Amino acid sequence: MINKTNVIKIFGFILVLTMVLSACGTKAPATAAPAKTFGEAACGPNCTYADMTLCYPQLGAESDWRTANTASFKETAAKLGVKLIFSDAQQKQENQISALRSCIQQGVNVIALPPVVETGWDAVLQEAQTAGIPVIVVDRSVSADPSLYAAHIGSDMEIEGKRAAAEFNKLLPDGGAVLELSGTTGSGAAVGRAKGFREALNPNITILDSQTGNFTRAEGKPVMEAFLKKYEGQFQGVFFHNDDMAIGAIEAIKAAGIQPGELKMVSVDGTRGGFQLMIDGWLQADVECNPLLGPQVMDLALKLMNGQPIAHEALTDEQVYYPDKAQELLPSRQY
Ligand code: GYE
Repeated sequence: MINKTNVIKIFGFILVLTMVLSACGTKAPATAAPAKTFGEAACGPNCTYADMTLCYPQLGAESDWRTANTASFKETAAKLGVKLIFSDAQQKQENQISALRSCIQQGVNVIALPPVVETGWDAVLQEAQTAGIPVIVVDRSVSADPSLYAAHIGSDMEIEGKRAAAEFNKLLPDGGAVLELSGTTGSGAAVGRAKGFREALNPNITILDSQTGNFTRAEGKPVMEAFLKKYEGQFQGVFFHNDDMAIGAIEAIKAAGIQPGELKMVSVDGTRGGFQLMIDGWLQADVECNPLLGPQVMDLALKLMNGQPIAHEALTDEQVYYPDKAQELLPSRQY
């Protein structure tokens, strides 16, 4: 029976169906090129920071270094008027890849990627390239072909490892045995630091064992506890891939009744926490790794938008800090 109520119901159904179908039709496919792309951006060759949407799929919040790195991006973006699309992947590569894909779909101008690990980026980097969105690899490196990204800005992790080794060569002139608390397995930072360390360490110093503490305080402590049990009295030094693991591990070292200076210890980052460990006599040297990369990355991103030439590799200038200046320098440390 076709009565008035049924006619209204049928019209209503057709209307809803039309709305659903048209919404599906307008959805851009994941690989569609955004309207605004680098080189041919809507703002032409004179783009300013106000024209920029920058994607920063941060890898996590595992350390004080990372916290400072995140703050550098957020503060610089706010200061320059850059629209920042920020996310936290909680140290999981699959989360970073999803965030990258979402940024590609949104048609951002530039993506800055701090990769949690070195491998497994080829496909998504290719997708960004197809969409015309340049990617600046930030901090850690990727193993992908350099033609898949516009530039890499960060520290030379191998040099950091070599600097740490040079300290042990001075601290243990007659040789000895050391332990290594390494960073996240497969990360450019851990791979580079381990490689440089082994290359520069004197042959009379042996690496008794190396275990990951995933760059965190929480994981550094139990690794050190296990080391202390297993190698009691058999080692003279410990190399930490970052200050957070050193802080966690030194809690275990203290609990074992070891006094400052009994073990020779060197770390990486140069955070306030690392400086405090030097002041308290636990660390004999801290190799700097600078997280304040926001200004440099945004400057590069703007150059890319304006089609200006840029260097494919930009390495941060860094040094080694020692206990003698730690107290004096601590108040001026920015992270
Ligand atoms: O040393 C560590 C962080 O990739 C350089 O990651 C960075 C490292 C840094 O978790 O503290």
